[in-house]
Amino acid sequence: VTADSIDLSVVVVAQHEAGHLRALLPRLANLLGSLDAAHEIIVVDRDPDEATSQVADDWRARVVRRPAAGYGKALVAGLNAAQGAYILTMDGDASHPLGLIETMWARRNEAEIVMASPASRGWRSRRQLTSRALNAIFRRMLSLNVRYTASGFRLYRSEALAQLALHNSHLDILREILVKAHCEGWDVLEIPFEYAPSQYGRSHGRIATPNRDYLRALLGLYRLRNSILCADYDARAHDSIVPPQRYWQRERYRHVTELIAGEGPTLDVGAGSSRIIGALPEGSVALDILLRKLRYARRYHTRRVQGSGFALPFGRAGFPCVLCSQVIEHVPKSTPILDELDRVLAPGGALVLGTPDYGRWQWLVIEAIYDRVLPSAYADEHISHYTRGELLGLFEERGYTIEAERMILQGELILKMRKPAGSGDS
Ligand SMILES: Nc1nc2c(ncn2[C@@H]2O[C@H](COP(=O)(O)OP(=O)(O)OP(=O)(O)O)[C@@H](O)[C@H]2O)c(=O)[nH]1
Ligand SMILES: [Mg+2]
Repeated sequence: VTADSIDLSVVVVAQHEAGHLRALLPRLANLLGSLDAAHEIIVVDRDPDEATSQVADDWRARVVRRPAAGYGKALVAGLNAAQGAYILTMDGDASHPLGLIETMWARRNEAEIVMASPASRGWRSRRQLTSRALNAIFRRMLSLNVRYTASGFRLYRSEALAQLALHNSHLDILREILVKAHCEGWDVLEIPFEYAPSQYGRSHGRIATPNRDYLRALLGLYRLRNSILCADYDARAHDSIVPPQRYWQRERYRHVTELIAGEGPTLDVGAGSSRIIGALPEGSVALDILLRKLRYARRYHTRRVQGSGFALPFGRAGFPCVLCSQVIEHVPKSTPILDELDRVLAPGGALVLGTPDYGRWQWLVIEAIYDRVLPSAYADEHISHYTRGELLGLFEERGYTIEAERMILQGELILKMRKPAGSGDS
């Protein structure tokens, strides 16, 4: 089996688990044999003893030695050694039911991360309670739509994993992977399984005690998850628990969809991951410069194109409608973005353009508040401050007529302008 023909690498993270490996590896080898996938097994051990090396040898598993302490470091060493197009990770302490591997493998095309999570972790011991409570906090805080955030029993698409820069040395790397995957626009599918601790191995009975580094790492993940750069930022704002953010996003959605209605195939320049993409008419195109936003936007089933607003990858006059909302304030006025919008718009077509109106004190107040309350969301500064009069002037110069003007909270302006029918070929 050569490297590029491996379909599935199985990474078993173990620390002095020879006893469990003796039971695990033969069953794993047998199961993988029935999957019809070229595979390899990798055991990552901190300090492999003779018994571990022996049992690995017996089942043709490769042992990767990772002396530094920590599950996260061991996991990364295993992921780096793995050569398969898919990587399955599991614990070496017999806590993961092997029977699920078939299901996970069968569903590998449904998401880039297919994770199997214990469905009930019990209520009895203090440890179980703590574990459940912490999990609930993490889910909420990191907006992870899974029941159990720290299951290490996962099937990854290697290509998706390769792009995540992972830093956590301990079990929290599992949450780090989920957060970073969400930010990159990859999908996560969770398959719950019944957890019977008596049946699967023993428990070490230790939970990470929240120290300073731990909290700092968690805060970092929180910031990342809620950053405007995160793939699903725009989509999530629609259902934000922060009422003004939700209101704003929904108002923008309402105005834009009303203004583009009936105008035909629309080019959405700087589409992000907004729900508006899903409301564009047949034949429309969502364009963005960030691949991860477009990746998230797969779910809207609209044609997506990666590209820059300064050099739109389309010919002259190709769209009867062009939409550009919340973009021009983020790029210098010296860039040719307005010329580009004009160029790709067909004569007689509609341009829907949205940006804050810096001519209004209302916007200046809103911006000051926003900057304080949601600084991480506001990572991109508004570098071009347009006023209504200025924008109208710029388009009246080109012969455009104003058809509609909408305002969100007296701060964000959304203009609908009509390109003159006779222009375009000059
Ligand atoms: N190579 C390596 N493996 C580790 C390290 N820490 C943990 N492991 C292995 O990683 C897997 C998960 O660790 P556990 O300590 O079982 O973590 P857990 O499943 O959350 O905790 P328990 O409920 O106590 O089992 C086990 O198979 C361990 O043997 C480490 O520093 N290096
Ligand atoms: Mg365990």
